Amino acid sequence: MKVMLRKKILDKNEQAALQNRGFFSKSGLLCINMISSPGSGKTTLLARTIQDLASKLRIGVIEGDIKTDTDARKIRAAGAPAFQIETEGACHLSAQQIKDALKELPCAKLDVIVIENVGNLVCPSDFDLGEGVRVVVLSVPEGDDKPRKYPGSFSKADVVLVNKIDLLEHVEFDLDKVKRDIRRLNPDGEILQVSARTGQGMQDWYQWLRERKEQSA
Ligand SMILES: Nc1nc2c(ncn2[C@@H]2O[C@H](COP(=O)(O)OP(=O)(O)O)[C@@H](O)[C@H]2O)c(=O)[nH]1
Ligand SMILES: [Mg+2]
Repeated sequence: MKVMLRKKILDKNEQAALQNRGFFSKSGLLCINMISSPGSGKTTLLARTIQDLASKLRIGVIEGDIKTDTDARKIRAAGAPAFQIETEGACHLSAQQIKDALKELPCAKLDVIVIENVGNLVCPSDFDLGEGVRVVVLSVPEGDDKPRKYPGSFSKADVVLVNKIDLLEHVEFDLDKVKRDIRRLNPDGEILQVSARTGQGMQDWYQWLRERKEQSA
């Protein structure tokens, strides 16, 4: 019974994801689904990206959190339109929620839509939102065992951003081991080292993003 219900939920999600994918393709929008643990730096990374690429890419954001519109406000302060979804307990966003949220953003004036998913490395990985690209953020203080513990998320990433590399000297974190573990799960995914605080490595991320945008146009 439980298995059937789960299949029904996933099937329904798949239908809405298909419609979202059709919409993104028709509008020439690159959609990014950003997944990570809480506190890895998704909102900080996004705010910096929006500011640094202001003259090059028009980015809109859909924020997913269990409660509060804190992150949507931070994104608006960085200069981009943002719509907040409060899931009231749900641990991931659904494709239908994204379909509804798209009506609240000025999509015709945007190049890229970023979905900041609810912070955790488990539930969001099973739910296709219709995105073109999946970004997983792993931050140094979380520990270097996370790719092995949460293979579902890391195996489906188009790019893994290892964030907070400014903290490498203060924390035990074996970067080579992390890269090896991600490679084993996901041989084709890109791995980039960044610091949303100091800006280190962010140019590589911007380059990757702009190339993906060009491919989706
Ligand atoms: N040292 C350091 N701190 C960062 C970096 N990126 C984000 N933070 C901090 O990490 C905390 C959580 O960041 P936030 O963007 O809210 O994470 P989110 O929950 O994934 O959206 C905040 O205190 C940020 O200032 C970074 O590259 N280096
Ligand atoms: Mg956030």
